Amino acid sequence: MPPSPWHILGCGAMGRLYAAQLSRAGIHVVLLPRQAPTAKLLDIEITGLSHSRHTLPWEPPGATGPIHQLLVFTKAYDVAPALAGIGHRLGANSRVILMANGMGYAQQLHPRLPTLRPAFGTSTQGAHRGSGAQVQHAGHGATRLGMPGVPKAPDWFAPLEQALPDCRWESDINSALWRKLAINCAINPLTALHHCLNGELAARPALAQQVRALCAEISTVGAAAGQQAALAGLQEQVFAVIHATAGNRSSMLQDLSSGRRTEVSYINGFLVQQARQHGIAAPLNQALLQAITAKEAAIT
Ligand code: KPL
Repeated sequence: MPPSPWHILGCGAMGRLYAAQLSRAGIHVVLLPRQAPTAKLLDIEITGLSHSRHTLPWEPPGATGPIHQLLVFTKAYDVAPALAGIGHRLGANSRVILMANGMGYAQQLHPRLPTLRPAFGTSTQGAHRGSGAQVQHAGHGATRLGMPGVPKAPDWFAPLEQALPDCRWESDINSALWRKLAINCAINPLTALHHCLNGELAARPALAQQVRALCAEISTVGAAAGQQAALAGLQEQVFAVIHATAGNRSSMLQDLSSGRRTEVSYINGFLVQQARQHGIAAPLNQALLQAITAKEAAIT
């Protein structure tokens, strides 16, 4: 029997970039766009740091066949509603990998899909939509996948590891999610407020200073939440991501620029919640959360 396709839910820039990378490696991919396209197949053209063209099959929101393997690239706030919308297609053995930024969305899944045991993924690749079929591959980065309580990579991971650049199984995915959360807390709101590319956070001294101060605050909150080891060397990691994705517009900047809701409540909002839970202050993250929320309210 041929291997089951990987369905991709969330067909924004990142969903399309991963669909293209999997398809390029010969993996059967089926897209699940929110709105049915007019054409029978969906075109994707990757430009920028890598170049490829793909014509991929898609299924409409009302489709009914079983989904055996699913990668979810929706925004954090859409994970629960989008999965509930295809819940009837998921079985007890369906493999589901959640790739959203931020933390806190998985808890929202439980009431609607109580038996689902998802894997989680983080990505520091950067991409944004260009015109038409184009997706600008704007940042090299790593993909880390893992499942709580599953230290060794399962068999199904091997094809993904081969297809995706710098892709590894994380024995401790919770730590990886915290590290990615911390990186997003430090990069995304600053780029969105200053309307700048990721690289400017290192190039402009005043912004670089803010990044350093944020890293210190995030590390303090992380340590209180038991994540000291996960966040060791955070500042170096954040600047490494800033350099690797220098030409990228962060997802939060893209969201605000397109008049969309951002994921700030799952990023800085989650961190502020953790700080509160552990009785410590997080004034820098709190201020960024408020500033982005105010911008959102003004445009959405
Ligand atoms: O994850 C990202 C995002 O924009 O959400 C980074 C890694 C910061 C790349 O832009």
